[in-house]
Amino acid sequence: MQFTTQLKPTDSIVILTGAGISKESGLDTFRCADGIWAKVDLEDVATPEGFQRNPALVHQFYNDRRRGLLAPAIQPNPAHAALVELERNWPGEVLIVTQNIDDLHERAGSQNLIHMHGELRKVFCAHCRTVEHWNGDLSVHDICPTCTRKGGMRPDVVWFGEMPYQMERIYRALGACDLFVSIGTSGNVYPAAGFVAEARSAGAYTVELNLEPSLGATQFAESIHGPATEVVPAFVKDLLALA
Ligand code: BV8
Repeated sequence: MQFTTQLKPTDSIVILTGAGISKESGLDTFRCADGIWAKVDLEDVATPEGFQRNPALVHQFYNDRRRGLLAPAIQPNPAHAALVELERNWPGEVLIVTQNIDDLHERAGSQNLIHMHGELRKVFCAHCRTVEHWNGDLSVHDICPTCTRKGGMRPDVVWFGEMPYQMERIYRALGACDLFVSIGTSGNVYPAAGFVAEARSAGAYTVELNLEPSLGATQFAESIHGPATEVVPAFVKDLLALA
C-alpha cells in the first residue's frame, strides 16, 4: 500500500465512484456480463434522441430502476459506510463525485457529494426547468407541480450527449487534490474516465479500487483489486491510521 507513504492528514481527497460500489447492495452495473446495457440499448433509453423517439420506453426504464432502488432490500453497503467514516474523520477535505444515480451515498451519510450524472429520485420539467423530488412512476401524462404544464417531465439524469452536472466544481477539485481515488467504475464513460489524467497532471497520487483492472488502470499510480465491500473499508482504515 504505497499510498500511505504519499499523504499527510491535511491533504485533500477526491473520490470518483461508479456502479461497482453499489453492486453488492444489489444494484446492477452497466457493462458486466449481466449488466444493464446487456438488456437494453443505451441509445434507446439514455439519450435525448431516445427520449424524443419513445418517451414511454424511457420512463418505463427509469420507473423500473426507481422502484428497484426503493425496494427495502437495497441498502448502502460497507463500502459506502467506509467513505462516510473517511469524510467524518479525515482532517483534510473529502469530496465524492459519483456517476451513480442511486442515493446510497446519501443514505449511508455522505454529505460532500456531487451526482455528476443526476439522481434517479429527482425529475425536472423541460418547460420550467424546476427539479422535484420524485419517488413514484413518471409518465408523459404527469403535470409539473410548479408550472402545471403537462408533457415536459423527465428523469433528472444526464444522458449521453448531455453536459454532466457541476463540471467546473469537479475540475477545480481535481486540480487541487492530493489523492484521487476511483472506485467501481470501468473507465468507459467520459468526462469521468478522464478525471484520473486531470488529477495526475495536477500532481495528485492516484489509486484505483475495482473488482478488476478498468480501461484506465494503467493511468493509476496504484491499483487495488477486489470487491468494494472488502477493499474500500481496508483502504479507509489505512488512510485513517495516518490521521
Ligand atoms: C458529455 C445516465 C460533453 C444515467 C450515464 C458522441 C456524442 C456525444 C458524446 C460522446 C460521443 N462519444 C463519446 C462521447 C462522450 C460520452 C461517452 O463517454 N460515451 C461512451 C459510451 C464512449 N459521454 C457523454 O455523452 C457525457 N457527456 O460528454 O458531454 C462534455 C464533455 C466534457 C466535459 C463536459 C461535457 C455524458 C455521460 C453520462 C451518460 N449517462 N448514465 C443512468 O441511466 O444511469 S453513463 C452510465 O455509465 C452510467 O450512468 C454510469 O454512471 C456510467 C459509467 O459506468 P460505470 O459506473 O463505470 O459502470 P460499469 O458497469 O461500466 O462498470 C462497473 C465497474 O465496477 C466495472 O469495472 C466492474 O469491474 C466493477 N465492479 C463490479 N462489481 C464490483 C465492482 N467493483 C468493485 N466491487 C464490486 N463488487
